[in-house]
Amino acid sequence: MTRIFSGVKPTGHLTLGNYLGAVRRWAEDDQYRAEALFCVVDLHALTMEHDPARVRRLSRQAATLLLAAGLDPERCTVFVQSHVDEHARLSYLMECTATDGEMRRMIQYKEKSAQAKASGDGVRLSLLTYPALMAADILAYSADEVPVGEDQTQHVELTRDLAVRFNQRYGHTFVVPKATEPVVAARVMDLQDPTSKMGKSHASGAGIVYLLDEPGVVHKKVMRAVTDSGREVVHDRAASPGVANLLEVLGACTGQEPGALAGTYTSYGVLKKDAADAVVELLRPVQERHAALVADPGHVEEVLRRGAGRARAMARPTVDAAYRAVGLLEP
Ligand code: AQP
Repeated sequence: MTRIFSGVKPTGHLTLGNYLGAVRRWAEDDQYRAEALFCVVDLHALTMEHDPARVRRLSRQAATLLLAAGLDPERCTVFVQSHVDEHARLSYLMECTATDGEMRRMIQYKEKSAQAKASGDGVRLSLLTYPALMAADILAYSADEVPVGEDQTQHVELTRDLAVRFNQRYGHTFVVPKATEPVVAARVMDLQDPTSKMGKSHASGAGIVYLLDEPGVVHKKVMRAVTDSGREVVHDRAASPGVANLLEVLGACTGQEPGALAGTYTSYGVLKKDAADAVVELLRPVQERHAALVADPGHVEEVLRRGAGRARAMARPTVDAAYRAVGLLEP
C-alpha cells in the first residue's frame, strides 16, 4: 500500500495557503487511498527566533486544526514530530549524507537567512540543516509520496537525492519518495503582495487569510486584495499576479478551472466578492469543528499520544537499519 507523509510547521497560525496547498488534500483524498502520516513538525519551528510558549500554543492549535480539517485518527496517524525520537536520530545520518553546498542552495535557506540577518538575529545552524531533518521525517517512514505545496518541492527533491545516495553507498535502506502538488493553488500568494507566497510567519497579516479568521475579517482581506491597474479579468500570473491569485483561490474553493473562470468576470469587484464568499464557505465547517475540538482538549492529546506510538513503531525498524548500514554497532 502507498505510504504518505507530510507535515505543518507551527511557526504561525495556519493559512489558506497551507489548507489549499496541502491540508485539504490530506483530509479529502490522501487519508482514504494510502497509509498516511501527518505531523506537526515542531522541531522545524526552532530554526528561527521563537517564543517557547507560542510554539507550544501553535503546536496544539495546528494539531487541532488538522483534525478539524477532517483528518480521521482512525484512518491516518496524526502526531507531533518531537514525540518521536527517530526523526532526530535519522537527521544526523542525513547530515552525514548531504553536502554543505546542497544545503546552501535551498531557496528557503537563502530567504530565511536573509530575513534573520535583516532583523539582527544570528542565522541558526539548524536553518541550514533543516532539509536534513525534513529528509529524515520522510525517509524514516518509507513514504512513497509527500503531498506539499510548490514551495516545499525543492526540499523533497533533495530528500530523493539523499535517499538515492545513501542507498548506493550503504545498500538499499530507503524508499525514494516523490512530491505531489495540488492541481490548483499549489502556491497561494499574499493578497497584499501577490508576487510573494502567502506565508504564516510573515509579519503583516493583512494579505494572509488565516484558517481561524472570522468571516468579516476574511471579507475585508479579500476585498482589499491588491489587483492590477488593468481592467480585464485574465488568468496571467506574470502580467496580473493579483487577479490570477484570486482566480486560483476561487477555482480551488469551487472546483473550477481559473482560466475558465476568468472569462465569466468583467469586474475585479465581483471577482473579489465571489472569492471572499467562497473562502468563508470553505472555512466555515473547519472553524465549527475546531470550536468543538477546543472544548475537548483531552481528545486531541489522546489522538497525539496514540499517533506518536504508532509512528514510533513504524519508524524504528528503518532508522535502526540505517544505523547498522552506516557501520554503527548495535547497542
Ligand atoms: N502559500 C502557500 N500555497 C500553497 N501551499 C502552501 N504551503 C505553505 N504555504 C503555501 C504548504 O503548506 C504545507 C505546510 O507548510 P509548512 O508548515 O511546512 O510551512 P512552509 O512551507 O514553510 O510555509 P509557511 O506556511 O509559509 O510557513 P513559514 O512562513 O514559517 O515559512 C507545505 O506542504 C507547504 O508547501
